[in-house]
Amino acid sequence: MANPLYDALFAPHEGKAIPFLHLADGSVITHSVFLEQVSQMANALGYLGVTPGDRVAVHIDKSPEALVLYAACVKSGAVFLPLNTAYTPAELSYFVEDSGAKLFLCDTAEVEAVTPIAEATGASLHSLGAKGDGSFMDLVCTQSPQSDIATRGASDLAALLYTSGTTGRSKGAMLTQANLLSGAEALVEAWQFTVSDVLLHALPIFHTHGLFVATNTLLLAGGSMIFLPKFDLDTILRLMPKATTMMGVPTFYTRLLDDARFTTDLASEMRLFISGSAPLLAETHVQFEQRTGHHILERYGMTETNMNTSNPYDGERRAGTVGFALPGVEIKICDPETGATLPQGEIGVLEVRGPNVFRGYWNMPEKTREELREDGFFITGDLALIDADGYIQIVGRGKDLIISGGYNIYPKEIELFLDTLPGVRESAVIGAPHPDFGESVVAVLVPDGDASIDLDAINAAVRANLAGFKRPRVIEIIDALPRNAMGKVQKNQLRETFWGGLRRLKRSSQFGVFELRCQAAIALNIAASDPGRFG
Ligand code: MCA
Ligand code: AMP
Repeated sequence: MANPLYDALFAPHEGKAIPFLHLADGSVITHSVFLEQVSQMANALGYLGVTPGDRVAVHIDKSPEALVLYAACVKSGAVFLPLNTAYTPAELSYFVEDSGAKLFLCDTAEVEAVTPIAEATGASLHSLGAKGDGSFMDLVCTQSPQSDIATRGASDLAALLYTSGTTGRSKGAMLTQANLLSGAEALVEAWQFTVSDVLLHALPIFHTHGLFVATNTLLLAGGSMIFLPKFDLDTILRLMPKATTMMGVPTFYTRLLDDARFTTDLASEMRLFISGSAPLLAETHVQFEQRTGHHILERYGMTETNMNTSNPYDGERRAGTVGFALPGVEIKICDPETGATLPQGEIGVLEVRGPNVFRGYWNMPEKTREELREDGFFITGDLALIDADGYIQIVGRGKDLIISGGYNIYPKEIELFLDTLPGVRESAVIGAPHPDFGESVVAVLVPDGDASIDLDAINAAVRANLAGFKRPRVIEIIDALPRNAMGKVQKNQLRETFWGGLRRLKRSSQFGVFELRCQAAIALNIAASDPGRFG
């Protein structure tokens, strides 16, 4: 009987009355209490008919119970399928249907809104609220605090994480027990996590970063986490003196730097700040070092691969680079056309192979073949080079992708939606630089004949159907999209036209609310699409 992931991450902590989660109100959940709840939840999953290999789709707020649920899925062999809490019901139905989820756990406040999804897909629906309430928790409370550990093999699925695609349809990345365990092992070693570490955890737990990179690593090391519902600057500043490490997206670090309360003293107990999910500007790295004496350690990964590279713990953490391949991981830079490995210093597509690389896309064998080579190398779509000292630099993306505050946004998905709206003939979505989120979404619309585009109606439709982070912050209207001879939309040209016109004037708050001055020709549309705010 074995379950490699449970055996490595959770079983060693059974019965230990030492802290695992420190909550914002000062209360503490010990490993032993956490694991008793895991058993109760695993029994509740069994009661609901969930068996090993069944998908459990989860759309709930971050809470200790949400983390217990992840562990309970590992223990009972279910496949954990976390979904961004910002998704609207219109977005959720695809994931529940595509995955064939047996159980769909939603927030208590959205039961009514998502009931039609459960009815249409045949998933059993239960609720779990951020306060530990809901129909699922009522059931959990009746269960025994002891449960069996389901037998799983290293190549069995532990999680299914959807990542959007350039064609608009999200792809479920199948992550095995071995993928997740090898990732945690590499990071404990690379970043020297120990039982004494206290991680300041303010990331969401529906993505690889907050769930696997942060949580699995701490579990394997046996450390504890200050487990916060979200990134709230005041809370972070209050609790940082109790932490030894933090993991965040670049926005976390620019927000800290924007606050004068963030000082060397405040960070004096910290041994390591780690950044990833989006490029950390070299200027942020330098400013952070000047303010605190700490060199942020930047690493690089993907949903499909967990972590691929990291700057060194000991040795130079080079700004603007993502360091070297992690232990056990192979990286090569390839010609995008031929796949041939390029000489050092040349820019090409980064390919990666190792125990971290996923098993393929759920029910998408063709997509899997397109991106995962037979020899095991995964084609990331990121453009990179290896410098003379072996440091890897991500220099761009071969894929049409916007990363806003660490969330990936695929323009195609938004374009497909905008194209369905009244008055819109076609659309193009591009990313624009943003001081808080790194990049943000700009939509360019072409009216249908003489029809006028009602921007209020567009905004309302977007809000009702798409997660807030995907909402275009600026909408432009133009007569026709620039195309090349093949008819392909020239997004570079759009970027030049509109980025050139968007000039930052002033940052007026920690949240990056700032004013924009734009070319006279487009000012009207910006004002109409997002009155008074671009942020
Ligand atoms: C929130 N909003 C955003 C974003 N987040 N808009 C654009 N981009 C965002 N990232 C919008 C909301 O829709 C809302 O809009 C308004 O901002 C306020 O929402 P709130 O939740 O209060 O925002 P926040 O607290 O300021 O959140 C910003 C954040 C958060 C802290 C940067 O987005 C965050 O925690 N990001 C981390 C994402 C992450 O974990 N990524 C890892 C992916 P409105 O006012 O219009 O309603 S894993 C990955 O990428 C790979 C594997 C890797 O390498 O790690
Ligand atoms: P996701 O699909 O959410 O897993 O996002 C993965 C993508 O985030 C990668 O393919 C990169 O484009 C980007 N990414 C992650 N970490 C970094 C980093 N440190 N620097 C630049 N891009 C990054």
